[in-house]
Amino acid sequence: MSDTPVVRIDGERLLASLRALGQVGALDGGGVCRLAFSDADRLGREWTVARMRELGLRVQVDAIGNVVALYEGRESLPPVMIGSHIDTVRTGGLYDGNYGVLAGLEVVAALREAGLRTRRPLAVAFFSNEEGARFQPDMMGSLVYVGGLPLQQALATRGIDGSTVGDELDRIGWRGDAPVGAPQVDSYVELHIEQGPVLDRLGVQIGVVEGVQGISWSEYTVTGVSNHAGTTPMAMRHDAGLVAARATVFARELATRLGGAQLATVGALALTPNLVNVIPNRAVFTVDLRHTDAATLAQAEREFEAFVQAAAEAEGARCERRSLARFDPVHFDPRVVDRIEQEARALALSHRRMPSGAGHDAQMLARVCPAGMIFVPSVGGLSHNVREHTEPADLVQGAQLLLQVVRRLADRP
Ligand code: HGY
Ligand code: MN
Ligand code: MN
Repeated sequence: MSDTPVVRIDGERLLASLRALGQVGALDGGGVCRLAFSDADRLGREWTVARMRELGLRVQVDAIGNVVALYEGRESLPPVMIGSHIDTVRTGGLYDGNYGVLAGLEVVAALREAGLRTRRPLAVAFFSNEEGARFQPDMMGSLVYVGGLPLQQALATRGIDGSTVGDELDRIGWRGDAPVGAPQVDSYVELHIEQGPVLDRLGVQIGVVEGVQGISWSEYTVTGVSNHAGTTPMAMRHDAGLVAARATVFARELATRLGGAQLATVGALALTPNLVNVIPNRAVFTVDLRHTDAATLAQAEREFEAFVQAAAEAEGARCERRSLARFDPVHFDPRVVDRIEQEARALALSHRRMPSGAGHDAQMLARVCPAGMIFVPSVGGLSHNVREHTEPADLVQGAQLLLQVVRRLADRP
């Protein structure tokens, strides 16, 4: 690519688009809430697709609402895809997912202004329900896209508020007619904030992501006996809340004991009847276990399950588990990882290879094409938090690196 003109992204335009999209579903006091298939998600989709159309891209929407916008290449070959997501958790920041999609649009805008078309077409995509906060599993749209989850099963999924994906998709009017999984993709690059503390602590500008750790989400329903908090002797209780509380403590102890990359989180907990003077007869809680090593993750799952079942039995309570998501660790294609490292070096950006703690659509696309990710630092390692922040300079140079990488991949012989 040395003989082709240098194309620079317009940093101010990128930052302005992030601020503008951040106004859609904005929370008082900062941050964004655009839960998958909610009205706010609909508005975010409309805003983003309008931006795609302004760029002259050919936009298609598939049967689960994944959106792919095409920038024709010089030859009609499978496109190089730049993707991520624009749905957020309830306490989302401006950058998780949105940054990768808008940087992809900025890459296209810059190439278009330079009058350049890459050999292969470029596709800029956002996938439905990456977060999985309202409807599990996470990365649902990209998992369907790559054939990892049957469309009908995804559409029938019931979320935390009792609605189904299919009903909500129809309610917001985003069930498209494009065949799921089209177009076939040459390669995939995702630019994303790290969401962890590594780059920020080390003062490194770019993360060259080698893969994504394994993810295991389960929902536990513990059934005990509700009773009067003032008259029931401690030895006669069947307290579902106690089992959930012990499970939460055990999660931390388990991760501490396994050490290394092991992570464990009890993130959601609901007690019934949830009243000050009633022993809870029902506790529904989730556990999120993650590890870069598949065997250790499986061990953590076994130990957590054994503990919860034993704690329920000791309390004379029943316990059922439902799997919400289960993905083995993923390793990205060295051809893409090496390319990202080379282009970071060419831009004289400090960089380091690292795994991803968070799940991403890239781990699904990796099932069907060479995929890779670029990270930029998250200040204080904060994410899934309204105070999520990345310095403008980091946002801009991450997008410039994305442009360099994508041009290399799209123009290679
Ligand atoms: O949970 C995750 O890792 C991602 O943010 N969905
Ligand atoms: Mn994300
Ligand atoms: Mn996220």
